Amino acid sequence: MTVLDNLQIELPSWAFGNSGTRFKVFSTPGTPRSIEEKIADAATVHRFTGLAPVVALHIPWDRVDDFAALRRYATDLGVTLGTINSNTFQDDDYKFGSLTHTDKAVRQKAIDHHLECIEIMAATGSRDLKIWLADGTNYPGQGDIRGRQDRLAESLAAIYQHIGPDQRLVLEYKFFEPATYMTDVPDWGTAYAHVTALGDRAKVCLDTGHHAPGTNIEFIVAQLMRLAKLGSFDFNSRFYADDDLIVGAADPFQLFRIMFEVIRGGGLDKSSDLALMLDQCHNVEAKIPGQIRSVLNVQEMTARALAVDTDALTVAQESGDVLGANQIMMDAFYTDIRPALAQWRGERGLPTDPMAAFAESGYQETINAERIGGTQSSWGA
Ligand code: PSV
Ligand code: MN
Repeated sequence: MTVLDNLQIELPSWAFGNSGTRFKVFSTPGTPRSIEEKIADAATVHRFTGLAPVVALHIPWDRVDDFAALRRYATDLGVTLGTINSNTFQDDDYKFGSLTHTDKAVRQKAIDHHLECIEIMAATGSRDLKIWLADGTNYPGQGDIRGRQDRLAESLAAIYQHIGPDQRLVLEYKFFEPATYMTDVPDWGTAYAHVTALGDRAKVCLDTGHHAPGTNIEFIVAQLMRLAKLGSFDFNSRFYADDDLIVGAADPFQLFRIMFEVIRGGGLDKSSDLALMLDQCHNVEAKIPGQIRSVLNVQEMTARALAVDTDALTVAQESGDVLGANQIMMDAFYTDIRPALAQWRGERGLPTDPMAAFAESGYQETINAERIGGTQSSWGA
């Protein structure tokens, strides 16, 4: 299981805060009041699974005065700080766009926000700046589609100039929301066009929740990896829209197919620079076990994908054995790999059943008792 040892999953700091829908954000006991407490929870997920040594931050949600100190704090807890996510979707100035806005001053403000994120990356030791834009329009005629693309390209180029030699810019696409008629970076093709124009250190981020129903996501994975332009994943699950559910919850078979293409494309090789991040919100379920479940799901589907007999698959494919080839995939998918994974954990000094071990650890009860007062972190706080 050596390839499996290379699997590392980056946790989103915001998964540990409260979240909800536009109808209601529920609060829960023990919710972090600070980024330090979010990192402590993320480090707990890593301690129980051995799979999640990196924490992604969202700015300004996780802004602190001293990021170098935050980096040391994380290191002391056994994790590092990862992707810096910019946020140009919660400021009144961005009502009609950020990097695409017609007003140069607003575009500059959005560019400056990204330059601040790049400064933060230097202090945190982060490699990736991830950009997702809420930019778009709701009505035909509301904006000049072409002009918005031109301004976007210009703004991204201004940001990319500041990306260091060991850093990367990853551009995330989403086919709708909050805009409903036209989104400025709606699909992988648009993201690919922009990052290709920028240069080698610009890549695409694929959020599994950001596609129309029925989209063949593993095809996009294969294509972007073939083009050396898949920078990172935002893993989650969706039933209807961008539901941000536990990855693998809605469709484990899809996660298996995605991980098969990740492996096929070298994404789990030691030399790979592909970042596997979660982008989830736990609205009604407990947050820390929610994250534990997610990373275990990714590991489980990765192990099943690794169980595909690729030599036999190639023979079946090349001899036109349609049903035989499909059976090879399905045999691996249906293989119950859980006992082998329990053994994998045991051999590494990890709890064989991380969900049960966390429940028995008393960690949740301790933070419920300790985290009294203050303001609970919240998506959008
Ligand atoms: C947008 O829906 C998104 O997927 C982006 O990655 C944001 O940064 C994130 O959600 C916030 O949860
Ligand atoms: Mn995302």
